Amino acid sequence: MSDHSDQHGGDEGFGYAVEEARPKLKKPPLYRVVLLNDDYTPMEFVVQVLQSIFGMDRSTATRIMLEVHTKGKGICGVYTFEIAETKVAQVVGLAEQHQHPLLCTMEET
Ligand code: TYC
Repeated sequence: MSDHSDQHGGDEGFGYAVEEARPKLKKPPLYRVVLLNDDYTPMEFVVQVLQSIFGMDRSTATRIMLEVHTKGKGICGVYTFEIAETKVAQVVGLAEQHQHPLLCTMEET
């Protein structure tokens, strides 16, 4: 009873776990921003959206637009939650302003 380490087994004699603080480096979840096809939104408008909101050059934007047009949907980019949410809101907002039914969603990767 005179030695605390007998009772508690720890190095310090009182059994407290002393763990090195590790930096938290957990990777955030990522989200695909997905553009959906419809029959009414003009192709040129979609190309402009992809250039202005997703920073694509004109040929990439045209390729993605045609992929959406032929396959039904296409990926505009992969982002963290808040960035993806903002991009979706920007696309839908711009489409609404111009009265186009263009839809955009996000899905976890
Ligand atoms: N399908 C549209 C048209 O024929 C073009 C279009 C492409 C619409 C991509 C939406 O996400 C879209 N005018």
